[in-house]
Order: sequence, then structure tokens, then C-alpha cells
Amino acid sequence: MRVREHPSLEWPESAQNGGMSRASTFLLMAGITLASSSQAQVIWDESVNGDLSGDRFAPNNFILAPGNNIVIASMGGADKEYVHFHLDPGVSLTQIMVQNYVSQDDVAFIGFQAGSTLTEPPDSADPANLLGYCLWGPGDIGADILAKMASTTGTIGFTPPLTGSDYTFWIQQTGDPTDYQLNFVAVPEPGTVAAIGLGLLALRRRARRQPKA
Ligand SMILES: [Ca+2]
Repeated sequence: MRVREHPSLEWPESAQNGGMSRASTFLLMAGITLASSSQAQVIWDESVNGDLSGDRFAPNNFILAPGNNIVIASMGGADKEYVHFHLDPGVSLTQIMVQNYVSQDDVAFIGFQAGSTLTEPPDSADPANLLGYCLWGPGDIGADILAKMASTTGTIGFTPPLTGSDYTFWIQQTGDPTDYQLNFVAVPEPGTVAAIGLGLLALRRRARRQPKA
């Protein structure tokens, strides 16, 4: 990515570079059940579903499901991607894991805002209007770039995980063609898991009290 194509942006250096109780067993089981029953996998594969939207006012829209939300895509040159995630109450976006990055250009961009569109024009974006952004590439494979975005200065700023309700991501590589795979990892918020677990526990106790026929 040629960052000079964004003359108004000033990129900070940081961007470039025993015994378990029955109740807890039950809560753990409830958590495992939740995780296994909600394993969204590939939510968009450009080779199957077509090019992601390059229109920041009309991004691709997804409801983030607890589990893995994998995007497989290609970008480069003028091809930008805009992706909007809606987070239902009780769902949080905890990580954005880089699972693949193949390009002659080792530096791509990702940034995001709250809301269902992205207000910043790509050629004159002001990072002060982004919740976060970072530059990323092959060195980030296996790493969480949501955390990396949180550590970039000069933005509005945020602290992961992200909770409700809408965020739009802008992903771009202005240089060479780049194939990539990102996993937007979501989980039920801890309070939600505990509430569901306690609810199931109460149901179980109630069932035990039922007289046998
Ligand atoms: Ca694309």
C-alpha cells in the first residue's frame, strides 16, 4: 500500500511496525454447547459470492454470529472492501484474526467506524474520525489485528471487545493484488453465557423436583 496516496493521513510509527463444582461444570457445558451450536464459518468467499462492495455508503451487511466469521477475498489497486457487521445484544467481536495474506505488497490497510456506513473518503481520510485502524500484512498471519487497531494512536480509539451494535470496516490494498482471509471472531458476552447457564441450571433443578409419573 502506498500510504502517500492518503496525503492527509499522518501514520504513527506504531502503526507501521482441581475439582470443578457441578455448577461450573454445567456452565462450561453450556458454553461449549453455545459455541458448537453457533459455528458460523465462511460468511463470504469472493470466489463464490462475488466481489465485496467497494461502496462505503453501501457495504456488504452481515449479522455477526458467535463463533468464526471468515471472509476470503482479494483486493489491490482500486478494489476496496467495505463490510458492515451488526452485533446483536449479547454478542461481542473479540478478535480479527489474519488467517492468510498473499501479495507482493506486504502492507495493507484496515480501519473502521461505528455505524452502518463509512463516512471517510478513502483519498482524504482523517484517522481522527476512525475508531481504529492499522497497517497489516504477512507478518500478522496468526495474529489479532483488532488488538493492533486498538493500539494505534491518533484515532477516536476503542477497547476490545466490540459490543453493539454496528461497525463498518474499510479494508484496502492500493498496491499489488492481494489474497487474504480474515476471521471476525465473536462470542456471547460473559454475562450472557452466565445468564444462559444459570437459566439452564434453574430448569434442571426444576425438572428434578417434578414428581415421577
Ligand atoms: Ca475484493
